[in-house]
Amino acid sequence: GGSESIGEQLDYEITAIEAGAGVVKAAEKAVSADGYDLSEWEVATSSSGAMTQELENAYKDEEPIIVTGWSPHWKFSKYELEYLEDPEKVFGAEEQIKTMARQGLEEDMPNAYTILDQFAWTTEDMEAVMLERQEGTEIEEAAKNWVSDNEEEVAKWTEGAEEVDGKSIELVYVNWDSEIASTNVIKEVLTQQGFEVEITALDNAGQWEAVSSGQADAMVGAWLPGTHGDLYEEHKESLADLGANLEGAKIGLVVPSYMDISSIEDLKS
Ligand code: PBE
Repeated sequence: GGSESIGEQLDYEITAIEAGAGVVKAAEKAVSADGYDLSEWEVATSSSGAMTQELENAYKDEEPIIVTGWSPHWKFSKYELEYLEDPEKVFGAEEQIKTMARQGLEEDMPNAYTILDQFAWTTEDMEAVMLERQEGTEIEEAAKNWVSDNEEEVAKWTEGAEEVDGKSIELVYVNWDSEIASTNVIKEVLTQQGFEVEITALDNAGQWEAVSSGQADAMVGAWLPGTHGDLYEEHKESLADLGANLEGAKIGLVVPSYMDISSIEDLKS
């Protein structure tokens, strides 16, 4: 504490998640000369689970920490946190979370396509599922609970879709808390419609490749235009873009409110 700079206190380390995540690529850009030129700083990659564990440890001792954060996320309900201002807009502005399907899904599985296409919910909805899981409920159970508590909303997703009898569908996702929630909720809805749903966790590049190559049927965690913009550009010709399932998502560097910095520029001193 005391007269040490924030960099000295943190050993010039930003606590990040997996290297393939868009928020980590953005954090790397932020410290580089293309961003804020924070040449002493390092983006220390780990996993989403390890990052939230470090956040919890720091928070309970009121120690400083900077993490790669995103919304929707349960951490904003559990802790008092703030996004660092990003005047250079390295982390972009508001994001949409979009649904991407393989080409041909509409023809092959029109009923699944209809549901995936109509799937849309809010930050509040997603955070409710994430929080229930965070508090100890198995995700399958939390997804079931949310679906049965939100029949009207779910009826809009399934409108016009006929029930099927055990047709197989594979969804891919990444083990991020937000995508664990969305993927399990849409899995539950498709299951209730009669589908045999397999969900497979991959890394970020892997989920985009799986859908664009047709190995998997769809994904509901495409963060655009910024977070996954590079992967979208690479694969967009061979994908069906089903539009946003959630508006107002965000990524950035996140700190506990007790820390006395407000902007990424404050990391310079
Ligand atoms: N996330 C959660 C992802 C998108 C969803 C912010 C960690 C990413 O950075 O790629």
